[in-house]
Amino acid sequence: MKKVAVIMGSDSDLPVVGKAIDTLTDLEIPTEVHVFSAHRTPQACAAFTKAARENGFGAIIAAAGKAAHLAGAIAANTTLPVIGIPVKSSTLDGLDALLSTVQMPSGLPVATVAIDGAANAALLAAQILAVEDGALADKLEVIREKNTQAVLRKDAEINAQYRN
Ligand code: RP5
Repeated sequence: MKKVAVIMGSDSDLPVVGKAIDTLTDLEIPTEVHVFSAHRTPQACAAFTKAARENGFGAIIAAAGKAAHLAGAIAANTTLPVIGIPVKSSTLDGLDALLSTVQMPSGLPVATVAIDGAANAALLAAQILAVEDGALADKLEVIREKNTQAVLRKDAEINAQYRN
């Protein structure tokens, strides 16, 4: 199976990014986690990204806050699918990171999930790998069904609570 790279701009992003790592781990997807910054360690980030395809990666998740150029800088150096997670920081509620991540120029796509949407980033990476992996697709179907059943249970509870 192809690997997924999970890259964060700072270790301060880990509380958010942890949900992506946990989701990939639950799905038994081989994952490699790094701290690379578009601004603080641009050479290391570019070297990793340029070698990512030949090193067996199938998708890259990039999480960053504030002036969040990480996902875009990674997309500039690979044709692997890049999924951006805008991270909410102490100012501007993450809108700064959302706009910095999502507003890519034509020709360099970054699939941007919601602010702090780490679990969805992992699920999207899994769905990309599942195009060529039936067993992984089956696992994703199981997760969907569990989610459906959980919501149906909540519907029954709320419905019962307000019945008159
Ligand atoms: C970004 O700046 C990082 O992704 C992080 O979200 C933010 C703040 O980084 P630290 O100053 O906490 O290292 O590059």
